[in-house]
Amino acid sequence: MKRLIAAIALGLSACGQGAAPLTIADAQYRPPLGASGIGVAYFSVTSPVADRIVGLSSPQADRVEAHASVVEGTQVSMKHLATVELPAGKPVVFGPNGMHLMVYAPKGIAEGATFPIQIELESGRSETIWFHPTSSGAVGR
Ligand SMILES: [Cu+2]
Repeated sequence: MKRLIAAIALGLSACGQGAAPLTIADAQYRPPLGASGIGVAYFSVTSPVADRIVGLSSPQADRVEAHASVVEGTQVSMKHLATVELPAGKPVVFGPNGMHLMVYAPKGIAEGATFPIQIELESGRSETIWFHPTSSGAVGR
């Protein structure tokens, strides 16, 4: 597997881009519940090289933030993460009760349409990820 990733990375740098793409899985977007005006997005991201998420945005929302759920006793609160580490080759999972993306004041999307969120990386790369909408409650809390 390591050899395959190295081969892919070499192939891409030969094209002059010098940047291997992120591997994205399970990209799901949950529109706001009721009048909260805040949507949530979950996904799993693997970077072939060590990198760091330093910015999040969407043309379809006022603001997008990465949050971590923090459990203190019986209370669960959320902490805004300014950056998220992406270790080389290791999946970083955003999911219910863990890290997640909060989408503030999203615009409505057509039924079945995907929701775009752009990730900026410390390496200077940026990628748009398309999240598939799920009905509320389908992906847990
Ligand atoms: Cu949050």
